[in-house]
Formats: sequence, C-alpha cells, structure tokens
Amino acid sequence: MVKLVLVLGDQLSDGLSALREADQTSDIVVMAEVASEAGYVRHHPKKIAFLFTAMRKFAAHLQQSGWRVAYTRLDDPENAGSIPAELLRRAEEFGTDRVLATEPGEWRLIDALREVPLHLTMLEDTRFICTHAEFKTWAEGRKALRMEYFYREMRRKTGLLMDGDKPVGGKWNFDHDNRKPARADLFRKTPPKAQNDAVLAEVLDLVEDRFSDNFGNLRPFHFQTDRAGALRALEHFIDHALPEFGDYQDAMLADDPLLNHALLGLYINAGLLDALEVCERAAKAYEAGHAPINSVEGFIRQIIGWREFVRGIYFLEGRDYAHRNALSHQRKLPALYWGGNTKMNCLRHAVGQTRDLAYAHHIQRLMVTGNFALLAGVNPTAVHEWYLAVYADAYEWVEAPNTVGMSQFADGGVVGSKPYVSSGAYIDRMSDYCSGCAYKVKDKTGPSACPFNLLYWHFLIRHRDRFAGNPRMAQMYRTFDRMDEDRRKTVLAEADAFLERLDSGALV
Ligand code: FAD
Ligand code: DLZ
Ligand code: SF4
Repeated sequence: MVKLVLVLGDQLSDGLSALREADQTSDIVVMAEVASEAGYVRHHPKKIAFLFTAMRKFAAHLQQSGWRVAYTRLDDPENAGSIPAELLRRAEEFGTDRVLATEPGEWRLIDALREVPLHLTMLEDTRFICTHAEFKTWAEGRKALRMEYFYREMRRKTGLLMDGDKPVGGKWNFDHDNRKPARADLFRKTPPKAQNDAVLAEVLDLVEDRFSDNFGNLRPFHFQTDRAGALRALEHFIDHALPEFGDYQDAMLADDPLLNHALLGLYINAGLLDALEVCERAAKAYEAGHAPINSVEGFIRQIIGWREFVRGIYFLEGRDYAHRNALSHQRKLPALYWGGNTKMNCLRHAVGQTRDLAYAHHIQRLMVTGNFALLAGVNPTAVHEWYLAVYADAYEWVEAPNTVGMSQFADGGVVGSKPYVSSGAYIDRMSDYCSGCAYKVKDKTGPSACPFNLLYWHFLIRHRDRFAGNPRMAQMYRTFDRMDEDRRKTVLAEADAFLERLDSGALV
C-alpha cells in the first residue's frame, strides 16, 4: 500500500529517516504550511518566512529528485489547518492509511500524531548524534547531569578532535582561553545575504499579509533559504568568524549583532545543514591551521555538547518540562520584551536586534534578556513562549531546556548547577552597552542605579533558602551580609520600588 511520508518544516534533510525508509517509486511526501504550526506561538515573521520558503524549495528539490510531493500552501482553499488534519485529508485523497514520520521535536506534535486514526510508523530522528536510549543510559544513576561529561562521550563517539582516546591539544575544554571583551571592528565581514527570488518574494507577501501583527520586522530579509545558501553561510563562518570564535564568544557590541557567532543554528535546526558535517568542517579548518584549538573546540562543544545535551534533557524529562516553575516566579513579561520603550540600553539593544533580525547571540539571550527576566521574577512559561516565538532557530526541544533550564532555573537545577544571574558589572565587562545607558552601572543605589545591580541582591535574598547552601553562591551571600544594615535595606527597598514601576508600565 502507498505510504504518506510526512516531512515537517524543521525536517528539510535528504537523509531524514522517514525519506530513507520510504519507497520513492510509490510513496508520497506530504508537506504542509498550516495555521496550527504557524500559530502555537506568535512566531517572528522572519522565522515563518524562512521556514515556508525553505519548505517550498525543499519540496521542489524532492520533486526534481524523483519524489511525488503533495504540498499544501497556507492559502490553499483545502488547507485543513493542522498537520494531523492534513494527513487525514491526504490519506483519503490517496486511498491509504499508512504514514511514515520522523519523530517531531516537540511533545505536543508527537502526541497529536499518535492520536491520528491512521497506521503511523514514527522513526527516530537520526540527524542527532546521541539517541534517546544512549542519553538515558548515560543519565542513569548520575546524581547530576553535567554537560561537560556528556560532551566527552560525544567527542569519543564522533572522534572529533581526538588523538586516539586523548583530546587533541591535551585538554577537553579550552574555555579558560576564551571570554574576551570585543572592541568595535569595522572590518568584520557580515554573512552573505540571500538574493530575493520568486519563491521568497511570494512567501514574503504572504507573511506580510497574514502575520504583520506578530512582533518582528519581516524586511529586509537576509536569511538563506536552501541548502546551497546554508552551505555558503557555513563557508563564510569558517573563513571569517571561526578563527576568533572562542575569543569573543561572550562579548556584546551595540553595533555588531553577530560578532564571531555563526548564525548557523536556524539552518542546522531546520535540517538544511547537518550538525556533524558542520563540526567536521570546523575540525578540518583546525587541521589545516586556519583556526586555533580554543575556537574550534569551543564551537564543536556548542554543537555536539550543548545542542545534544539539551535535546537529551528535553526528551528525558518529559512532557511537563517546558512548564516547570521551581522558583514560583509569577510576574508578567514586561512590555519592553515586545519592543516597549526602556531606558536600559542593554535590553533596548538585545530586544531591538531581536525584532529586526529574529536573532540574538547566546550571551544576549542568557545574560541580558534571560538574566533580567530571572532577576525580576518573570513567570518562566511566559519567558519560554517569548523565546520560542522570537528566534528563527527556536523549536521546543532546544529552546525549552535553554530557557526554562539554563536561563530561568525553573527546572530546579537539571540543566545547570546554579542560576545564571549577574549584576550590571558582568554586562559592563563584556559589552559596550553601559556607556550609552541612562543608568549608571557603577551606582549600586540611588536614582541612577543600574536595575541589574538592585535586582541581583533582591533575587538572592528572595531565594536565600534555596541558594545560600550552594557552594558556588555562598560568597555572594557573605558579601551581602557584610554590607551595613542601612545599605542592605536601601538596596532591597529600591529594588521593590523598581519592580513596582515595572509592573505599572512606567518607563524604566
Ligand atoms: P553560535 O553561538 O555561533 O554557536 C554555534 C552553534 O552551536 C549554534 O548554531 C547551535 O547549533 C549550537 N549551540 C550553541 N549554544 C547552544 C545551546 N545552548 N543549545 C543548543 N545549541 C547550541 N538555540 C537554538 O538553536 N534554538 C533556540 O530556540 C535557543 N533558545 C535559547 C534560549 C536561551 C534563553 C538561551 C540562553 C539560549 C538559547 N539557544 C537556542 C542557544 C544559543 O543561544 C543559540 O543556539 C545560538 O545563539 C544560535 O546562534 P548561532 O548559530 O550564531 O550560534
Ligand atoms: C515552526 C513551524 C512553522 C511556523 N510552521 C510550520 C508549518 O506550517 N508546517 C510544518 O510542517 N512545520 C512548521 N513549523 C515547524 C514545526 O512547528 C516543528 O516541526 C515542530 O515544532 C517540531 O519541532
Ligand atoms: Fe544594562 Fe545596567 Fe549597563 Fe544600563 S547600566 S546597559 S541597565 S547593565
């Protein structure tokens, strides 16, 4: 019997397990732009345009390679509105009840597919290096799951940067050499910009028409939208940004949204690039003497370490993970996250850049927008939905552990051993934001005090019971306790007043 082969918007890979398992001579690929996927959060218009264009081009590529493809556009009159409904419609059209699918990256969709009254075979997503079973075995019996140890297993498994059973360069991790602040560099080359073509132009008009109320600027649109373009972006990164990737990994500059970051996450996550091929290309650059070990190791660690680790956590922890709230934070997400005015220069830049590009790099996500939400006690589900919506690389399997776990500590310490919180001093050290800010980063109290300075202590004191015993945080509690009593009271009272102003919608 003919089978339907489901290919989702983030499964645009020739090597997808469902395509490999299918019979090209008889089976029919089903792809669909549907309201339910475009609407489970209000995705950034650039993210929708990127995916729909890449989906249309991938469908054309499959057809050229000999596949029969049943493709539904968002504005097709028969569009059934969701992936399960589209499968049912196509099953009736082609007289079959067999479906081959590769496991989606979200519990919501996995469960929805399992409920479709058709014979569904759901295959493992083999585009990842670590299987669910391997991760479970690795995690079993460990008191705490730490990325560093998992990463070493992935190095051994892939053989990347290995010299027999020893790490190349004698160390597994070269982070000690990284984390330098960056100086503005007018000569840093930006990634190649996509040419507008007929497919992209049509999708841009559709997205403009249907999603213009969503947060984010659609135009100008520069992302690549097919594999050839994504490969060009990879080569650009290897040539121009990888050599200093390690050095400037944690740096932030107001006028340089990308620095030495790859801007490859959206292509890898959608399937246009394979994670292992990207790492092998970086390792080759090291072997050719083009990039130093601290950069190449740091880059590879992000992919075979962090990326695989967070996916393992998402599937190991189960369906409720994205909605955990270990610190019982309940504050509403402040309007400034949706572009509302703010005097905090770091947040204005990180959010403004997110609105323009559907992109912010890791330290902006973690230490600016994430740090502020955590210090202010924003409800982590609201924070999670924001990150899932606004970034072009966001899918729940990778976004939720990064947001709920790493950034908001809402999983109670599954992903990280301590919360990522900092006062303004960290942002000042790693960026040029503070010099252009209405607040003064050196002021700890008073009308110009940097809000991060006030909220930092407020957070620590709010959660003293939970964190005072953490050896990595004890020093901060000692510092607070050494302050004179008046100063302690002033800091906490000013933080309370700031939070009241934030809640009332006043300009902060
Ligand atoms: P680079 O900084 O150049 O890193 C290279 C690659 O390493 C990335 O493309 C990505 O594939 C991988 N990588 C790096 N860090 C991580 C990480 N922590 N987890 C998984 N992969 C990583 N990443 C996503 O892919 N999707 C998300 O929805 C997402 N949400 C995040 C939310 C928060 C609160 C935080 C703190 C981080 C989030 N990240 C997410 C991780 C990271 O910020 C992005 O992968 C990275 O910024 C993508 O940009 P880049 O391609 O320029 O990456
Ligand atoms: C993110 C997204 C969007 C915006 N639209 C579609 C779509 O119309 N059709 C589709 O197949 N996939 C889409 N996606 C990606 C899915 O949301 C993604 O496959 C799941 O979240 C699982 O990762
Ligand atoms: Fe951000 Fe504070 Fe620096 Fe202003 S002073 S940019 S609020 S860290």
